[in-house]
Amino acid sequence: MQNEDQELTLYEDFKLTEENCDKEPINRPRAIQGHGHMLVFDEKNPGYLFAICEKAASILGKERDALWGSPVKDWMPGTMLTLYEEMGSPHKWDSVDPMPFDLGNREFNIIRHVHAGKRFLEIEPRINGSASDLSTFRAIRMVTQPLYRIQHLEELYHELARQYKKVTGYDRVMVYKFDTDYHGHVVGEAREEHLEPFLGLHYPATDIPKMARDLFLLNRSRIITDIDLENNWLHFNPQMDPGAPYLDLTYTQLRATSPIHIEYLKNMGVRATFNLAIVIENKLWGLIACHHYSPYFLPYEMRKTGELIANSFAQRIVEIDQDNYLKKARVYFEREVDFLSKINPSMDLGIQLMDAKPDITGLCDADGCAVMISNAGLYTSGSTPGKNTLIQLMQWLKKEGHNEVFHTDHLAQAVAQQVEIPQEIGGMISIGINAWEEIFLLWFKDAQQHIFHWGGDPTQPYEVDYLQNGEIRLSPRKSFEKWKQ
Ligand code: BLA
Repeated sequence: MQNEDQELTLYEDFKLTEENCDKEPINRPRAIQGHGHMLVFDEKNPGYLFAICEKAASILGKERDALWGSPVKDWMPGTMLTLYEEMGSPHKWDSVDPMPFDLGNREFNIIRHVHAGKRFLEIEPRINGSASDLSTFRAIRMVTQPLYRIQHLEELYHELARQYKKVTGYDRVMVYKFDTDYHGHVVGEAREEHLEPFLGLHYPATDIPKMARDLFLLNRSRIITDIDLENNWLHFNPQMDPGAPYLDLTYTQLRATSPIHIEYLKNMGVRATFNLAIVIENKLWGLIACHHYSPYFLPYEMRKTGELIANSFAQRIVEIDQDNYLKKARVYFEREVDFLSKINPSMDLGIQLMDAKPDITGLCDADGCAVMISNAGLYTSGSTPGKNTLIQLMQWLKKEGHNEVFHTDHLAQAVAQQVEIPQEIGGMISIGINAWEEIFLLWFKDAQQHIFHWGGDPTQPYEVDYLQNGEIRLSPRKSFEKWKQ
């Protein structure tokens, strides 16, 4: 639908270029998704409308332009007005929404929040589908109960996906885990049988820009009900100073979706999504990502229930991780005790280490080990770099200030060409000991090959089209064909 007083653009002050695609201000588009409505009030002038979406006036049976100058008490339906007025007394208002609201024979839910000096009223359809019939208690129990029996992470991811798919009815439910560089991969999946599996596939970090990831920490769930539905554009009261030509929609349910992400989903053949944040230690660990191949709406109660489920899931991940860690730590601790019991404190430490009695390579499951003692020489066992490289490595450690403990899973990358590391060497742990003499203990792990299967070519995560008018257009990759690295 044409929006008379604004160009159909989500951001008045932002144009996508090749450099700024991670800066798109996706928290403040000037539109919401087409399945809902929104009314916004400024706390400083709460008696009059501040902004309203294109189609809301007509469901209220009003002309939009007549609402701007008219006190809210004169035109807002009774139930809605009561709900709105509660927002004016925050200490009385518990804000546990949704609140039912009927207009004629249409049933809606109202969801309210206050943010950045604005009062938001969001209106969503109230649908009594199978998902909302399931009580939130039953949904939580169905998904989380089986998780407590599971001791292995892979099984946990799979079971969560399986149970959550059952509860929500999405065509595909995935557990998507971020790596340290924020590329991610699908670690658990449940899908309709006819769909191709995404399990194990990796996706580049650019697919989910930082801004989108950051938003998931603030607002832990996000539904996109139908990417083909037209946006419901926001209009601002021309009689009020807008301050800025947008609203911060961070905490809303209905925020419109970035066009580039819409295109991404189109290219994947997906029509509707629901994403839940998995947060561990205040960081976005991953997402529970749901896809549907036709329009799909999950009621607000079930979305919020999903957030609780995601928290239980995150907690179970931590428990299993901790358990694995403790089991490992116990093994290493026993080895350490055994090792120390064989060291004779009245004898020279260096000589004992060089005699390799006890075995220090096995101490931490290394493939090779070197003991370097400043005034006694060098001892190696298993797979290590040659003598000259070891000496250079020790000098590098000292120069970089790694005099005590240092570790890396990619030694060649860590030394950044300052020392030539043989290809066979992967990671290293080093410990510096300053006793009578200077001692460095170095453990090495052989290099391992990782085969990554990507969802599309990760070296070309998007395409750039140069338009005739000199502008550029960025689009996500068209092909998600598997790509092996
Ligand atoms: C958002 N991209 C996202 C989101 C996901 C993905 C999960 C969050 C969606 C949401 O907020 O609801 C990516 N989805 C995936 C991946 C899988 C999946 C990897 O199901 C794997 C199975 N996207 C691009 C490029 C850009 C881009 C090149 O591919 C930018 C140049 C942008 N992605 C982009 C933006 C958003 C996004 C802007 C936020 C959308 C929004 O909240 O409006």
